Amino acid sequence: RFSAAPAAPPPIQPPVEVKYTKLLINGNFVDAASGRTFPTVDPRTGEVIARVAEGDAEDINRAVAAARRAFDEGPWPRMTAYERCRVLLRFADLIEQHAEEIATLETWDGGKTLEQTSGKEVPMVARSMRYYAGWADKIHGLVVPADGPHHVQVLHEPIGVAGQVIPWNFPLLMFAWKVGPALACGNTVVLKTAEQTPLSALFVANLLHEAGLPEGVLNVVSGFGPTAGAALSSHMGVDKLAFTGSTGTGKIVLELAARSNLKPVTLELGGKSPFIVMDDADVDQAVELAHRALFFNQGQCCCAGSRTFVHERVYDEFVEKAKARALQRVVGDPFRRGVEQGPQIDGEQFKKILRYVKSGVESGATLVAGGDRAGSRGFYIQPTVFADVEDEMTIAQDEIFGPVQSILKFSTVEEVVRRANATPYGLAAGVFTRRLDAANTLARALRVGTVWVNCYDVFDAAIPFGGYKMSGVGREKGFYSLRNYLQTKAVVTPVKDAAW
Ligand code: TXE
Repeated sequence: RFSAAPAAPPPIQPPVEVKYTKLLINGNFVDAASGRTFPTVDPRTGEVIARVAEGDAEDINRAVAAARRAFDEGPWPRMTAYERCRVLLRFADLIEQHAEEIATLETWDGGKTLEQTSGKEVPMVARSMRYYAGWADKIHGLVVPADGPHHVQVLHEPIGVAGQVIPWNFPLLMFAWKVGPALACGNTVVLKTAEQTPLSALFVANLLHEAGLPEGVLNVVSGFGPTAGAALSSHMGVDKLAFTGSTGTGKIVLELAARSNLKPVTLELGGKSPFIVMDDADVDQAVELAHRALFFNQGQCCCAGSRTFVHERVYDEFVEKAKARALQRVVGDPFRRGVEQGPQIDGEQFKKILRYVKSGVESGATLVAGGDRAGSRGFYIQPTVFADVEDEMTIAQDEIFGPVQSILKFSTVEEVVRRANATPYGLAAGVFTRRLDAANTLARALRVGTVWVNCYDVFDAAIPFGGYKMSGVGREKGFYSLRNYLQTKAVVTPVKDAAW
């Protein structure tokens, strides 16, 4: 079933041209100050798609200066909220008009299936932009009662220049979750994309300008973390930093922000999310949902259900069926219809995942499916399932970020709560049961930012998302994301001849 094997047809040639490879600074596509470029690679083959301008500290300086000017002097924070709303709405329309081209670029650069990018993610980006467009003219302050004869207003003002650093697993969605609320609130932005996936953000940023965004309001710098990303995090001209990525890098950017100008930081980091299957569960449904919760997006999800806890009464049946489902999973060229799993993002992640598989075997977990690369070319990995996983095994503790399911057995609700919470992470959890009391108990006891009961990976624009513990700081999406991009100002004036 693996269609990228040597005998398989050659990779499908994506019907799209790479138009934008330069940095977007002050409304213009420009070369990096150093003149350097770096390759972005097709994960299906390891071949270079295009060379992209490599921004570093100098380019971040230029981008922040442009964003600063656009904030301090430009029209964006000063225009009516309704005008900002309309720019975002036009942008959403343009995304839909170019949906196929955007989805194709995203699949090519990141290895995600076209069914996912075209059917789900690009529509979600448009939806997300309309959601934030809707907020633009509904952000208002308060009048609060004071003890003395004072009229007290609380104003919500844009925070200024937002620095945003995004990862490679959902390049466009991360763009939408970060750029959407920042712009709706009237801020300007410098976005640093992940070095693995620079293409789609440049394409849609161009559309945003077509939609009427003034120059300098959104600047996109492609480049690497320790250079461009670090420069943005430590920049004195950046008023707020939003980061999505690994917990280790999250700590670095928080420290850079603290050592520079104490800019507030929101972090969306890694996870080791439990997916809990209770003894009353319909096993077939539970297997399918647990499978999707882990294998979705090649397992490259911060909220992947990567610890599948199964009640002892249904454990054996579950393991057999989870194995069968994994063996059925269609791996292959993500452009091909019917393919469920494409390649991992790059050689580094590919090797890291295979190291974890080896560690699982060595630590005594039972490998019931997969366990090796798939095919001989590109970064494909077989859907892999481990049973009899114990809490202290590395595969039950570390974020693997690949198509590797770990199944653990439990006996009681109290036990599974304790074990599910015994991790430094706290991003999400899945609960699969027909019993309302079990669902309610678990939903309250799990120390995570999202609990999905009898569902998983539901990401409506209005639902807040973020982590407890070392899975993050703050919330994105929904109303909560606006707080990240607003300052609060109290204005106090005496009231003369008050009626009281
Ligand atoms: O992440 P990084 P990597 C996890 C996942 C994965 C691991 C490593 O477990 O296997 O992280 O992936 C930028 N200053 N997640 O190395 O380094 C970088 O350029 C400022 C979970 O890709 O966190 C990119 O834009 N920025 C995750 C972004 O940080 C820096 C998604 C993310 O890269 C920087 C991705 C620095 N010093 C990986 N170093 C999730 N939460 O979904 C790097 N960056």
